Amino acid sequence: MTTTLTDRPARARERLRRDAARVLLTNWTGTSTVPSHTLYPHQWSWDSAFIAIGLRHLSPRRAQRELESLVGAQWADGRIPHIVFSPRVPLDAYFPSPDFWRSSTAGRAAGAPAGTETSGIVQPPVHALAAALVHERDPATSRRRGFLERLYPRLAAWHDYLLRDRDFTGHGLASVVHPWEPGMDNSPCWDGPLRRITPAPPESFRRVDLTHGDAAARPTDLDYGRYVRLAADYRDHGYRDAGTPHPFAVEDPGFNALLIASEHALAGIAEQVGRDPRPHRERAEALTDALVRHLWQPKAGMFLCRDVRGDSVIEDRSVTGLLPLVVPSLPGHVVDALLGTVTGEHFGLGTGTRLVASYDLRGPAFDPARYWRGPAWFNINWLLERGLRLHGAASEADALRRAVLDAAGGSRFAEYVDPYTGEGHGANRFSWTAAVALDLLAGTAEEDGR
Ligand code: 2M8
Repeated sequence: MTTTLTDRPARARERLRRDAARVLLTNWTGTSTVPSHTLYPHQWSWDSAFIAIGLRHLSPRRAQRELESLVGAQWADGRIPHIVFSPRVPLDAYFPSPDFWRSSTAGRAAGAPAGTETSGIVQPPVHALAAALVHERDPATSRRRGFLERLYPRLAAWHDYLLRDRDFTGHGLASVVHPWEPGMDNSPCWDGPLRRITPAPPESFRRVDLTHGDAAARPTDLDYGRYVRLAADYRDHGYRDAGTPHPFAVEDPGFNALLIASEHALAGIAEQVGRDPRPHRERAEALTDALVRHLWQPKAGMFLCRDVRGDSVIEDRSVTGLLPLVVPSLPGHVVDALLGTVTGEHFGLGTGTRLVASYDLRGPAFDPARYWRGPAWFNINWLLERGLRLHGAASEADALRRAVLDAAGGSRFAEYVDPYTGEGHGANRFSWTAAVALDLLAGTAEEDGR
């Protein structure tokens, strides 16, 4: 029988801490951390943010370097690319590879760096939040290294890019232009908008993910063809948002909620570096109003995505619609409804499931094993734990924290798990799983009487 953290708290926690640390040490490349040496052998944007949040407990300096290496590949227009490619990794180790994105040439006009190859799309803006947490862990080292001074203008430019170039509706929210941008690649929410996209011909690319991953859990070939088409069209328009048709454009509540949380964090960072925090606070409040005005759906009791090109609400309930729990100044009725929905029949926290699923347990497309169509992800559950705590649901947050730690250890730090059984899927020894476990373990230290 597996020993859970509840059975033998202090010893089990110590073992978990050691095992999680080993994962992050093994996946460290010298300047950053790969999500997984097999499936994802480069640096991923939001992975690095979560990784830094865990790494800060092992080495605050390394956590700072993780974020510094990521923002080192920032484009002159402010975007932080979703992948920073390692030149040491063979081209055929991951697709789409650098010779597909061709950032340094195709992206030159948009400001792609000349000396580093990256993708041209983005991922959720969780970096300022990560930078603030990394700083807090060891302010002395951070100050000595000028960590926040160097990051502040870069993070501000990143948020500016999203609100300047990605607000397609004038709602004051950022849109995502590819299913990989919100990080929830294969979510059923994208099925409708993706139907409009003509897939790239199968012979025009070769999937590498199927060599390492289980085909039944990965996106279908048809969807992959659409992902490739969208990325190739963006590239062929020089990655300039103004000139690209962006036939896939979605206002995603989770993406925008993370922008709000990060804008609040940026206000704190601004204070630390002697800059005016007020513009960031004002922007965070304006974003919060826009989020509630445009994406809150009272009947669903949660936020839903908006299909910008179809000018319609996407009715699928995805966990992205619960992520606004990380936003501090939500109206009380919204918080109450969200708390009811997390524990209600569609997400079942504390009743049917061990962790919060990525998609509606009762939804027509629910699948407990397929990418972002039902399984539970550790970074998302870390965010929800934080959101529950922020809004006063301490006992739910404590229970979720224990469940995340049990599932992380029990699945050997799987990429994601079945929300009902905790059975691991995808890559193992996955970096952000280990990282959020380390962070949550640090939060349980007081329970050990240390
Ligand atoms: C998954 O996405 C990549 C594309 O970015 C893929 O499937 O090839 C997602 O789970 C994404 O959220 C994550 O950042 C990435 C690396 O862990 O893998």
